[in-house]
Amino acid sequence: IHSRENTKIIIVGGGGTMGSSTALHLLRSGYTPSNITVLDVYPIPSAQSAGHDLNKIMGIALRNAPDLQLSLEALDMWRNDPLFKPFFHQVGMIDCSSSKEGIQGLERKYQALIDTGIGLEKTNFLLNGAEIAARVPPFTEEQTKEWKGLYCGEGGWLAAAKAINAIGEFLRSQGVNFGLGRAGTFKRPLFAADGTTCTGVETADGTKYYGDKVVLAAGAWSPTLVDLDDQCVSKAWVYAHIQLTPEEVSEYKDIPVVYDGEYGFFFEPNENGVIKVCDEFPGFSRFKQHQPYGASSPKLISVPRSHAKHPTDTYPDASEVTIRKAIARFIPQFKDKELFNRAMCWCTDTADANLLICEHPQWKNFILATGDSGHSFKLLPNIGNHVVELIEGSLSDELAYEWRWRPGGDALKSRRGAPAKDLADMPGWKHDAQL
Ligand code: FSA
Repeated sequence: IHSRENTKIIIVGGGGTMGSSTALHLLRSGYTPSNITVLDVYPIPSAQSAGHDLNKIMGIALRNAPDLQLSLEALDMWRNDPLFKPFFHQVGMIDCSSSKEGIQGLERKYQALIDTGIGLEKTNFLLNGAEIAARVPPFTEEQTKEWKGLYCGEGGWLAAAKAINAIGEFLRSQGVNFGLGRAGTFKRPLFAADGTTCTGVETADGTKYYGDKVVLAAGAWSPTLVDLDDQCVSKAWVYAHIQLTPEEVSEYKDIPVVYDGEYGFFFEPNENGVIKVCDEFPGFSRFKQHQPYGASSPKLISVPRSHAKHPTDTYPDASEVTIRKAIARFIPQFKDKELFNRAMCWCTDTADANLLICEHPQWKNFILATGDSGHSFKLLPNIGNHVVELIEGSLSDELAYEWRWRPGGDALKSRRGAPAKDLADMPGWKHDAQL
């Protein structure tokens, strides 16, 4: 008989967002620490996880049916859970636009927020240009006169890598097992004599880990490890940083996160005066012939190239142009500053941008927790609770349906403006270290 105390769980990619959250919720649900094994190439917070980042946006998502519930659960934990609270900077978030379609989108989103019927009109407002400038003091009214905004008072930013690190420290303090490096690098699932019941994982160094359930939470690496039938296409997004002087920092401190779907977004400076800037675009794929476990022959898969493993890589020349364009729009006084720590981070899109959190249809006890679609870091506090529900058979029908195994559709485009361009066609990013 399996009880929580004696069920053994292996989490592949346990150093990232979904995996660390799953390990945390297993502990909080009464699983025995020594029965939980976290595998990752890098120690938690895994340096190749998209969550290994200075900051990520917090906001109320309404893109898909379960988004409201999941965002509100997460909001409550970012605000109140002692483990997560220190990492939430609730400075507000302004979705901005100056284009006709963009402004219509903001108005629709505002209406959808109101229509939730939970009183969001108290903290979410449509803003005109002058009102945007009033909430972001360094903006001038001249700069924002053509803009409209949607202010989200629940929003702000999350100190992403620090939050995963806090989970990691808790896991270590409780005595969870870790397999790292080659001993944490997934090679293949192990099966019982029936050939379909998963009993564990073999890693690159040949170690065999046995357990009752295996959770594959390897983010953008998931579709390279096991055949997901083209349900996930991994893509890179880019970011760069600028350094402010102490005087500049004081001007920008505590400003809301500013986002524009046609330009990008930026955050207030961190404790070292560093601002992260991103452009907004449909992502970059990196297709090559590759054979994930379970595929009968090599096929075209978009394979991430880890910045952790290739620290001298930057991003395409084209991204330098679009990042500069975002800087010119948001913070023109910094347009001549040097850009540093320019890098790509990898997410994996599904066709409908819903997560893929389900048992593998052929492999019993092999559970997928992936398909972040670029919008899931905010769910770090609560997503693992739903993975535990799936493990225990108590996941709600609604979530189980949205997150089901569902081949078909176009994950290369997903719900974005255009399909991803391939990095093979984008010069400038690849820089192997000169030895
Ligand atoms: O609150 C959010 O969902 C922020 S999405 C941030 C972002 O960088 C996107 O802008 C990008 O298009 C991709 O989805 C990765 O995440």
